[in-house]
Amino acid sequence: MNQKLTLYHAHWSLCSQMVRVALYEKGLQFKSERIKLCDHSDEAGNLADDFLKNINPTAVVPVLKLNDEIIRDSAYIIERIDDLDGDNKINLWPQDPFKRRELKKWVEDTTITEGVGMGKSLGTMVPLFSTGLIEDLIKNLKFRSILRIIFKHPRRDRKIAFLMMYFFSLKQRIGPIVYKRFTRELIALEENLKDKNFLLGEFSHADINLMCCFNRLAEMKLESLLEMPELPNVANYWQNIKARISYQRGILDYPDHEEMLEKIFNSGPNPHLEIMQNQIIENLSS
Ligand SMILES: N[C@@H](CCC(=O)N[C@@H](CS)C(=O)NCC(=O)O)C(=O)O
Repeated sequence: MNQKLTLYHAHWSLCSQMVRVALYEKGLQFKSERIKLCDHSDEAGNLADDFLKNINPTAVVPVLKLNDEIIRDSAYIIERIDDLDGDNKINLWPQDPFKRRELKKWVEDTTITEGVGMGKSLGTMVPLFSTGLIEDLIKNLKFRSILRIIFKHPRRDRKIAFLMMYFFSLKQRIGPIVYKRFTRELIALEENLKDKNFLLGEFSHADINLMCCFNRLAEMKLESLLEMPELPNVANYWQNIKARISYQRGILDYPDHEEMLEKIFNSGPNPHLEIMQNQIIENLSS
């Protein structure tokens, strides 16, 4: 193992979590460069000149530096990580070309894939459930941090979303937009997981993505959706993936926002929960 790895990542970031879990699955050592993102910290490390110039001109994390090479986009980073030799003998991508094609589709569907509109896939739906928290975090930013987003954020879509959250409010409207599609996806997953411990049989990149998505749902107090007696395969799968040591090391060991998470739902359950549970039961019985 003679490669040098540096990960630029945020603690509370779905795609950063995916890459960290992959690094721990492979047993690879890496240097950590924590970036505090502009949507929740006045530090806005992702808008710093050095980050934009030398690490990622599109202002997002994660980014992996492998020796002198800069690698961007979590899905591609994980493919590259899989080619490296770590302490654990595990492959996150299968050899078989047919299985690789199948995995590629699953990976695209379970992460924030560029070009896929928010809410159009499982991976882009999950962050929408945390809009409430992100909005609260953005509203707590200093006004000069908002100005910095206006003048420095290179991504128009993100800039507009952040400004809408700061000046107005999106949180009540976002969740319901994806109820139907999300409940359908969970039911499809139940079918796909039949007689399997992991999505493709063996543990793979797609399971890493789903681990992070499911963890986000659990943080948003939606874990009961993953434990319904009507979806036993999903429930069994969630138990399997969260029992992995990489779940602890790549996700739980990088805490952030606990106070905010406590605060947003301390007055009761997540309001989306019951509606989606009922939709699942209705869909299964029709
Ligand atoms: N397709 C990219 C998406 C990366 C991404 O959207 N990262 C988010 C955190 S999960 C980010 O850096 N957001 C900061 C911002 O947009 O200002 C990947 O998979 O790496």
